[in-house]
Amino acid sequence: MSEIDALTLRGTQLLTGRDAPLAPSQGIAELSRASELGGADATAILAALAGMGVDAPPNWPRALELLALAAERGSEGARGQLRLLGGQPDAQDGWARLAQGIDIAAWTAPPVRRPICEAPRIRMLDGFVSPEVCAWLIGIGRARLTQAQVYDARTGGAAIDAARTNSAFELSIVDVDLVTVLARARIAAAANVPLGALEPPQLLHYAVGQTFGRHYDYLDVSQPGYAKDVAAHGQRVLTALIYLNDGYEGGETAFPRAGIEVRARTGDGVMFANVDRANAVDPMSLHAGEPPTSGEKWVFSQWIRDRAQGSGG
Ligand SMILES: O=C(O)CCC(=O)C(=O)O
Repeated sequence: MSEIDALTLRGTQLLTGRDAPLAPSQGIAELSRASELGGADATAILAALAGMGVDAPPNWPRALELLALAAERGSEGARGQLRLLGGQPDAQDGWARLAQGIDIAAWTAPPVRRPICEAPRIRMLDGFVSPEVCAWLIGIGRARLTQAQVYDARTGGAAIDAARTNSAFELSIVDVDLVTVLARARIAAAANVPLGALEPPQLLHYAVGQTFGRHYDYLDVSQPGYAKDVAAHGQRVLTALIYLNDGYEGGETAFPRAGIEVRARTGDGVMFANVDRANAVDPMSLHAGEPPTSGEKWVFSQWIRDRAQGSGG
């Protein structure tokens, strides 16, 4: 293995290991060394980390500069991101020019939130991202899906549960590319929170008959596993979903206590509060991912805490 590959591997392992992302600086140092030696993949990862604000506040100019450099060095991932974000699907070169054309201000401006319910508070985010971005996000998850798990209240760990039969891919810090960072930045703007309040995102996939049964996203602190988590990281106050495709039947996001079923088009989003206006957990937020009766359903799911974790702006 070349020195660049070894440094890149060690850097990603340090960022995704047991203590990550609590101590990311060591992983970033290894990736930076790989990048200084000319590593394209390490440079592409550093671009996303700069946008995310890992170990430093988010730095968009730096993120775009690194993405262009990764593309120049031959990273196919970086090239694909630039073609998508720069709006030129046929572009073959001029990576720095494409990077300069990416409108960060448009991505991070608060989008229109269309209220559809007050108990719980549910807001539609119409046309939240483009169909091309949706297809990109599906591409990240498609080959990496595994059985989705629930967050076990007793242990505070992940567990398989009969109530959740769909599959999912949770993106680690190094799976998050700049397209994903920008989608998350747009969610943070919609929620009016710093990027650091967002948990690792998940891509959810439902085949016919698969479901995420009725549940709450807030963490009930009367359960020991959850209480520890809330003390350390804050309450999960908001959930944002981006619908990545349509062309399926069934598969609504249902709020049975509110009598609401959300059905959206490709690229639409929904955001709902898991707490009420007094910040108490809200039983009205009970919801489910209903099973599709035909086709497949893809969703980008983002849980949001009431405070930022570490750095992240
Ligand atoms: O897939 C859906 O419609 C619901 C997803 C969900 O309930 C969640 O991510 O908490």
